[in-house]
Amino acid sequence: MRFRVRPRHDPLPSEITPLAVYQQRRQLLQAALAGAALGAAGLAPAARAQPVPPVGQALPGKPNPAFSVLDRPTSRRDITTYNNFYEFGTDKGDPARHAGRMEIRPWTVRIEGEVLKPRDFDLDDLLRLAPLEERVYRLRCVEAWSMVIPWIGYPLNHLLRAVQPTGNAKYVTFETAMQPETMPGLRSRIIAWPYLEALRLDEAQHPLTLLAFGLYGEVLPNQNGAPLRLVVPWKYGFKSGKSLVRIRLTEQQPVTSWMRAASNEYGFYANVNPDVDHPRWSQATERRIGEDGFFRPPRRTLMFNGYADQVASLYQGMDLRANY
Ligand SMILES: Nc1nc2c(c(=O)[nH]1)N[C@H]1C(S)=C(S)[C@@H](COP(=O)(O)O)O[C@H]1N2
Ligand SMILES: [Mo]
Repeated sequence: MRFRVRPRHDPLPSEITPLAVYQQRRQLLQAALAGAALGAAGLAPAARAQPVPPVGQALPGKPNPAFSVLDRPTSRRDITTYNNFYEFGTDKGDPARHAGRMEIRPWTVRIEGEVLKPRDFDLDDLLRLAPLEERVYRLRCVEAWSMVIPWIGYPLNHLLRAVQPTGNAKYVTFETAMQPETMPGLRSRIIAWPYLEALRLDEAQHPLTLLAFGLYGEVLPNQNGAPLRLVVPWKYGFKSGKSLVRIRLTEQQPVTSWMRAASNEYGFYANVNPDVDHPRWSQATERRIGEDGFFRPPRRTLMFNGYADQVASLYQGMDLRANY
């Protein structure tokens, strides 16, 4: 498959293994060796207690063609160097430059609110919940550019089912990490921290809504939202929170960070819609990262980012201009 072929390029600063990750790798290796020794002696292999591989290691998922698009995937280099992750700065290159410092082990995600079984999950718990799939999804930014990304993850609904939403649950809020020591962007006031995003419960349960742990067959790079992030492919990218630490189910619709910052520009729904413009620019077309050329016209944006067949029924009877 073409997209498995990695583009050849010099390692970026962000790809040079940070010391902590290197040490973790060594520990893993030692654990694996110890495990092999124990295994030979007939004891439980210790390595099995640590199934979460470090950043940059292989994290294969079974390709799922039913939920993948046929667009040619964006290069791994573009996906990992042209990012929005305001905790590390607002320049597209800031996340690749600075996110390597984010501390991603150990990591816990708390699920709380309107659920019968609230609890904390560590990464190992989460990776054991469901088999990993590879799904090639478009990511369309509200800024009118897009990419095509081979994500590795599983439907968020596996996690929701594990905690059992109560009958009162109507919304799901995603809270992302705040690490003042490693995130210089937290000092700026562009939006309210922590970065909060939310979905209606039925959107969160939709099989396209993915909890992603990797991309291009590898553990998620920090700048793309390690160790786990949301991917909601029919909505503008800002709905897909990175580096999740808390998921809260509520009866009331929450106010998200971007609504608080500018509710006339960033609505709760944020469904990709070529007919509803952002107040400051058109959403009718988009630029696919990596394929700009002088003679190439911009692409026409597709309703629900091309996922209308799967998701349009969620919004039946709703005025999508009022609910932007
Ligand atoms: N925590 C957090 N999550 C975030 C953002 C952010 O600034 N902080 N930016 C969002 C926006 S605007 C987009 S377009 C996507 C970009 O994801 P990518 O950099 O992996 O392509 O992440 C989203 N998730
Ligand atoms: Mo975005």
